[in-house]
Amino acid sequence: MRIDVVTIFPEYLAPLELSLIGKARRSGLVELAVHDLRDFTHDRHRTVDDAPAGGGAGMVMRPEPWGEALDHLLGTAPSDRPSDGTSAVPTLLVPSPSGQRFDQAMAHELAGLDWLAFACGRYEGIDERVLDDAAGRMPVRAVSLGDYVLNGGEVAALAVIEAVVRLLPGVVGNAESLVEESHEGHLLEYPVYTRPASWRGRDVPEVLASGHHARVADWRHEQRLRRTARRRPDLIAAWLAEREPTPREREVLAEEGWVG
Ligand code: 6GU
Repeated sequence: MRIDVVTIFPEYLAPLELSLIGKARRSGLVELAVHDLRDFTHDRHRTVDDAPAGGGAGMVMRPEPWGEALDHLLGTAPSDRPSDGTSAVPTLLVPSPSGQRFDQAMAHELAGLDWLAFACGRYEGIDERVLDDAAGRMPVRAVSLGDYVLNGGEVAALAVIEAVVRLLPGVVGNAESLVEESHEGHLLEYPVYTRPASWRGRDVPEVLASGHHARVADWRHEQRLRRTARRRPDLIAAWLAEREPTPREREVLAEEGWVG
């Protein structure tokens, strides 16, 4: 997968050198480049923002540097890309609190693409004409991390990149660890424990030491269901939409006070 990030704070993306993502880059599974938007300005002050048309608070990012930055990215599409079945254009992701909510399903969807580009806005956002113009040349999606406001798109780009890259084959060493985690199959992850068996008067649940694989699996499933019903009752409806719960599952949901 190729990933390009355009930002006025390239240093914000430094953590992408670390851990699993850094390793995926060094091994060639991910080709990631960070571009400084100010490199696409032509004035002495490398200006990227201006007052909002129509008035109001804050500043808006001017369209010209963004237009040139995106032209540059499109110009770097290797000419042999289409013939090897890969995309000649990136999917442009625009982090914004007014975007579509990012979730694990979208992470899987994006993990199936071969070229992502992030346009990280600051201030009150990017002149809308940039996105309209880009949409004529490539798929464009505004994405939001959730219902709160950050100062810019960089943290969101980091989050989306981490969520997507770890789904690429070969990035997470043990692919099984991707299966039962939170937000796969609509349920949250079960609680986990390790040694010592007793700590500050708290014991690891007995069933986990039983060596009884089926009982462990049942217990973990029940814990996922209980935890989801308690912490994220909104997810239970999506889970129920895909299955007919067993009598035991119904009982557990009732115990947790879940009411559809
Ligand atoms: Cl993607 N960007 C900004 N600036 N704020 C956010 C967000 C994104 N998601 C939630 N809040």
